[in-house]
Amino acid sequence: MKLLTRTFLGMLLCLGQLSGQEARMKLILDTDIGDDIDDAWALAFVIAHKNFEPLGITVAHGNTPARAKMACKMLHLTGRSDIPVFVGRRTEQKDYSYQFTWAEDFAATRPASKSAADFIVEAVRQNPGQITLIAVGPLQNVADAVRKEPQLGKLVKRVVLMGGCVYGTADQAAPIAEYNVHSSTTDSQLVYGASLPLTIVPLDSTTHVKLSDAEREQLRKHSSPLTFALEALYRLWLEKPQSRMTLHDQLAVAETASPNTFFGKMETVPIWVDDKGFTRVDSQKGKPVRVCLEPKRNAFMKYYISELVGQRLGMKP
Ligand SMILES: [Ca+2]
Repeated sequence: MKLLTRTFLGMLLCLGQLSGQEARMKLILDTDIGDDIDDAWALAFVIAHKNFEPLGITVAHGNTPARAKMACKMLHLTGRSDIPVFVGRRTEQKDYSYQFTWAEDFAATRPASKSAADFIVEAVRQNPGQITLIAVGPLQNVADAVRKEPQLGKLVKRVVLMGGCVYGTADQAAPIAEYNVHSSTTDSQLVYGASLPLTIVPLDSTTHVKLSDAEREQLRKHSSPLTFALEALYRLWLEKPQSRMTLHDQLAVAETASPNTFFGKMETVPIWVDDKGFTRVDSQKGKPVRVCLEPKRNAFMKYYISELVGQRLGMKP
């Protein structure tokens, strides 16, 4: 009888939790914001998403201080300066990004003094099994975190990467060396070999998803501080009038928000990174990686845009 009562009470408690507000998902976004335009638009997705609890934004690759300024400015404009920004190790990069000019004189807030890798390690130790790490740039910070904490794979809930190319892209039927993996191949080899609970959104998927002019216009007309920022950065990014954004990084954020929802096919395959920066399938050398294939373009875009416009972030009522 006592056992039955306890079971009944347990069920009631469980139902109460289900009907109450769902716990928000703790996450860290690791980004190389400032080069391709999708990073800024992915950061906006993370900021705007009502079910996310971003613990911090970490910045990777090249001129990391300039990238961190962009992240700080976007958080400031949207009233989310409570989310700290952490700078990763600076690496050599020849090209200057026009998007950096958007935040060059921004001084209202600054990044935290702790390094990106130190922050990742401390956050997952303090919240074991709870944090999803989304990495949408080259993998220096994730690799440095593994170097500092070899048990990272046991401490993190999930690692979702935009990266790799397993079978081919929208334009060709053979794999290519994908930028994030290839840019820092040694770091990528470490990350793919570290037994992390890894999901990747590769070029196989992302190259099929581009922003239409109508979708861009819909966001521009929304006229929130967030969408103003996205349109301004988009114009700085446009190399040619006919350029259109490929939504690589946003698909990784969508997979994090709602696993198995925006892809028609999910495979778990053994993957390793070769010295040329290719993600190769090999049952001997590879570690299991969940691969997101066949994106549901229209369902994803609808979801993405609705999150970006769902909250008029930074708007005064
Ligand atoms: Ca990126």
